[in-house]
Amino acid sequence: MSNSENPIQLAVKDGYAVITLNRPKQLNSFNSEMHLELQKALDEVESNEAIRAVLITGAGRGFCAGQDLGDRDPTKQQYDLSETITTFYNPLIRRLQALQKPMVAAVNGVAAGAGIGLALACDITLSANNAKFAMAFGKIGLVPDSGLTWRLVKLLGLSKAKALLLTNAVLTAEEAEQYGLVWRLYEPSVLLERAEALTKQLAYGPQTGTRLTIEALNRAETNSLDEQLELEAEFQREAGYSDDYKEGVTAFLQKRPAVFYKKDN
Ligand code: T3D
Repeated sequence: MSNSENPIQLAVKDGYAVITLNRPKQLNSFNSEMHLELQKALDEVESNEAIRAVLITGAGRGFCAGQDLGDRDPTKQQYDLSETITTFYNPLIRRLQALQKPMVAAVNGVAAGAGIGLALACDITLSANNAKFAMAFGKIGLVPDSGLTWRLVKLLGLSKAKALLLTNAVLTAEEAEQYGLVWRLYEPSVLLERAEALTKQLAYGPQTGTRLTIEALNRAETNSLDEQLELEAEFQREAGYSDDYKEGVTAFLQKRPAVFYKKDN
């Protein structure tokens, strides 16, 4: 997938992969081909053991402007939009939520509509300090999708989520950080470098513990405290049997940094 014309580029690096949404003229908005190519890239991410963490970003000045509106002409035909949602967007968000490898988003420029859903479906979201987050759906008469009605309520509370979505707010990167949608902001010139460094750090970390931590945190959204305590015990049992735990404790006792990943693994 190194062809520069491909709407998705996948680069496998030192323990991690970089997925680049590559339709810069359309601000990397999704058409069917880009969805299908992203599915293929995620197949590779899931099956390739050399990939232990993933970074997603966009080519050009945008991250992702949601659905490609050039693909639609509602003056000529009516669309059952639930079809693209159930065929593409819902499986994508479910797949990212279930991915067994940590995923970082580097929002390099404007994110709109489902593009925001994509950025927030990643485990850690970084952003350029000049990026914007345009809710967009209401402007074209649609409802928010890609899990945003759920995620924004969880992240911001009902009142703020309603205000943002009903007013089609365009958040600055600084506001997105203040609201907790984004973890850290960087100058555009260093965003990718910092995001790759973070992704590599995750790739070199303890895989079982990282995977179980992500899953435990995701399940905390719906679990009671009692259920979560049981889950923590179960996951700690699994983590305790891992080679990473053996290495972590041994390294601590030997007063050296733990090595969880060697390239020839
Ligand atoms: O339909 C279904 O299947 C249902 C699924 C829905 C999921 C969704 O995501 S719905 C929401 C769809 N997205 C939008 O409504 C966003 C539309 N875009 C914008 O509002 C603005 O472009 C932005 C706020 C993202 C950026 O504004 P700005 O001023 O920085 O850039 P621009 O000039 O508007 O756009 C630059 C180019 O990108 C322009 O092309 P041109 O004129 O240079 O040839 C523009 O047409 C193109 N572009 C931007 N967004 C899209 C797009 N082309 C196709 N689809 C887009 N979504």
